[in-house]
Amino acid sequence: MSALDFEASTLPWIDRPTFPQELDRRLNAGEIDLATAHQLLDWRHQGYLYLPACLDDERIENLLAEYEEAWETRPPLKALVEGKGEQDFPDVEPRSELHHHHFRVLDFQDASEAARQVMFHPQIVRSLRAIFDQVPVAMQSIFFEYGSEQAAHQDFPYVQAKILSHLVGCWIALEDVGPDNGPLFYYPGSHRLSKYDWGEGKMTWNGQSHEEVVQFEQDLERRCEEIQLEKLTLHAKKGDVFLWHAALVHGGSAVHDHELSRKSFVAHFSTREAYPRDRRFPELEPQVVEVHGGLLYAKPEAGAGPGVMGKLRRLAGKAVRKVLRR
Ligand SMILES: O=C(O)CCC(=O)C(=O)O
Repeated sequence: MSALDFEASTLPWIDRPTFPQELDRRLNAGEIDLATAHQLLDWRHQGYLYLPACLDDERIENLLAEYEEAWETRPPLKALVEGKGEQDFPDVEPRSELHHHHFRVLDFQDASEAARQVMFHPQIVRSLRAIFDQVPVAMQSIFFEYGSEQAAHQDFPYVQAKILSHLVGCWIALEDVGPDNGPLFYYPGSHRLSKYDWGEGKMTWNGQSHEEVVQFEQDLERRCEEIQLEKLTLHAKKGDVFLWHAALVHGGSAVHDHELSRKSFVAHFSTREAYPRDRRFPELEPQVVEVHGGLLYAKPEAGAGPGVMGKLRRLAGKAVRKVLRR
């Protein structure tokens, strides 16, 4: 077993050994309410938080309408298309010509106010603030139209903030999800597994081969089963939200009915300390936008700075590109 782990001194407060005492202190001082304290304790033990009926229909319908419109107007976003990798969204073939369902639109919040209103829903931001005990910053988002069928994985090896433990995934159901359209699965408690060694004592993916990625995924699943962690499947209702720990093992179940869509929106959040600049524009001081108490870095206008866009494209974080390629 590997002794690899997150750096102890920079862990979010909820993952520190001192958390129970600190939680007691805050409860006694009236700095935190009982319901939030229960949620945080659940998070600490299980590695996730489920917020049923978090989003109202109107917010979701606005997002779905802007998403459909985007396939017509093709704003300058990126998309990830299986077999092709990351592409400029305007260059992606119409969906009817793709012949498969494994495509995702990336960072839709850059083009859609509705996307911002969904991912920064006040209840989501409140939970993120409670978990980090800091202001959350969005790192990226992924719009899924169909079940991902992604193998079991953890996110921190791919979605790398400067402090790896400062990462929370947020999955939002944009329609009902059942056994046939590829629900999310997860192993409660798996965030406590020892970390996988990608080689030379590294905890993160750094361009290793597809075979190594498969080995990582299989190793996680094997260890979850070995210690008899339960595998749960999220049959979510439209508007439900699932937040997960940087190290929670999760993935997408098989899709049994390929006619069915499974629209969902995923955002990954970190903190300013751990994610001070937009991964895509590491040379630029970000323009920080506040949405309902959370932060995002506004995408710079094309042409900001001399020849900057080409340079920025080259510099875009490969770890993030990798997670998006899966
Ligand atoms: O939505 C899914 O099926 C999987 C999403 C996921 O695993 C991720 O975004 O890390």
